Amino acid sequence: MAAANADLLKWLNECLARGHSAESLTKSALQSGWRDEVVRAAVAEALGHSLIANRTPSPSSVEKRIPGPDLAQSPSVLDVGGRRIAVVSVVKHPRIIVFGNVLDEAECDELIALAQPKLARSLTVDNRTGGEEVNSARTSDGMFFDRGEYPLCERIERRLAALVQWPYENGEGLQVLRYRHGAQYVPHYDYFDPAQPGTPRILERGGQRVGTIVMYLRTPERGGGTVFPDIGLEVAPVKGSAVFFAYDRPHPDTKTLHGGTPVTLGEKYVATKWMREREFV
Ligand code: PD2
Ligand code: ZN
Repeated sequence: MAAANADLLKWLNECLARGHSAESLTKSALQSGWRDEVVRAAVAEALGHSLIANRTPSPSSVEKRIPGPDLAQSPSVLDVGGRRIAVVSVVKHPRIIVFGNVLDEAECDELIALAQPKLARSLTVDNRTGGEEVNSARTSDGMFFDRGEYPLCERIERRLAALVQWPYENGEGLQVLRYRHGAQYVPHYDYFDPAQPGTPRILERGGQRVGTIVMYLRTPERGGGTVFPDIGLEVAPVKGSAVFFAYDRPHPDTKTLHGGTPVTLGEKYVATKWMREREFV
């Protein structure tokens, strides 16, 4: 991809901070004669680093900003840094969007391979059989990358930041989960429960979580859908696709209760990206 031009980038950041949409700025830049690939690179970069979340809200600001793509024109495909990401399904409340073609096959496989050494440590041996099995009451095995730990992580993280128009710096590192036969993730909320004594400590690192992207890295043959019980939605865990949802406050009213149904055949891998209100440190 072409490098972002510094002047163009500066202008984009200023305009984004003043509240202009990425779409209108792209149009203006193209009309001013900037080359298509330079504009795309700069917009992707600006959205990744943008000052959007650091904008000082006006005293009368009514809605809290949350991550999310610009779907005002009902696009079926979003061009994110030259990648064509499909908008497969949209739910208005809760804000849930299913995307296709977020990752390609090689990226999914490479992420699993990079995660494997740390996941291996959490293998459990079944006392009765001596085999490696998952206790169905237990959740999946997981590991965290640091943000930008590998070039692949950074590339994906910048793509996601541009996709949902939320600063790269506000993202936690990617989490990879492996679900073997019988594994599941019981329904939960991803935000931190304000009633828990440990929550203030957690919030020091960037505030609340405000959005989640679950990317499917390996498709199980059966089971393993991501469910949203409040609205009766089940998202099929198809490799390369992702489900995004956002929540403007840590409250069940957001209807973002969600879980992973048991994998009944094959193995499921996901990578999860959580977005915070502010820079995650
Ligand atoms: O793997 C899933 O489907 C899933 C379901 C619920 C992942 C998460 N939550 C998560 O990573 O938070
Ligand atoms: Zn979750």
